[in-house]
Amino acid sequence: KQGADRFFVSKLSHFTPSEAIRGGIPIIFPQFGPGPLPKHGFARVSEWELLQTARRENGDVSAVLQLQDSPATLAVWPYRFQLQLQVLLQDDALTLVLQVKNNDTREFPFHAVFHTYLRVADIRRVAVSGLQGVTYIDSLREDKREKEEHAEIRFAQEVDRIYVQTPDQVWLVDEETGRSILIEKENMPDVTVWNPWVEKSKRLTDFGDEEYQRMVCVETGIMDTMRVLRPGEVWQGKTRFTCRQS
Ligand code: TA6
Repeated sequence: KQGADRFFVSKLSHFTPSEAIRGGIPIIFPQFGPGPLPKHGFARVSEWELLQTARRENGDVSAVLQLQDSPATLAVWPYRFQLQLQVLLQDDALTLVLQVKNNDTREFPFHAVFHTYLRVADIRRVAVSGLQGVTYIDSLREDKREKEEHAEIRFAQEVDRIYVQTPDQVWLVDEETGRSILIEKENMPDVTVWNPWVEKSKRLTDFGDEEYQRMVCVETGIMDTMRVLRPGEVWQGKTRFTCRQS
């Protein structure tokens, strides 16, 4: 919008098949964070199939992508599934809809997350709002649960928190540019806010030492309590990002 990138991609992202892209919106499924599977699951490092694309007269662009179980996924996660991602890009908004279908004969539990990297001009002049009063799990303090006291989350050190069962609207305000993004979600209960700050940036091999200043992850999805899907059942979650200029 107005010639400005709203999503962040690291200049050092590796773009190799076995690694997640450090930026954009990696799709996290079926596990968020560390666990029995590789960290953040396999969907973000899998090759998706492009099912359809369309362009409307008004310029809106849409696409549908799909990922299904394969010998590679069954080797690490023994369930048959189908993921579909609908993408709609409009003049001032991006809408993502993720569907998970259980094609197995047994139920399965899952996390599903849009791990969105948003671009900002200066992280020290950024506010994330809409989460006041919400309980969060602080990954930097042994997963201690705290209540968010502030109307605005601001950044002066590493932040890595899962806000649990949040309201469905969150705002990111970039005070340097006067730009903001409204993040609206449906059926995606939790929000993660992450900035690696100085030391963690140095440890990430696919991320520049200074790049933490120009990004923040505001992620939407199921990150805390796994959703259990019965055989044949479909779950759908949606997130819409709308650009605003103040
Ligand atoms: O969503 C936040 C987080 O889980 C952080 O803990 C973090 O380090 C990050 O995602 C990126 O993880 P990655 O595996 O892509 O390096």
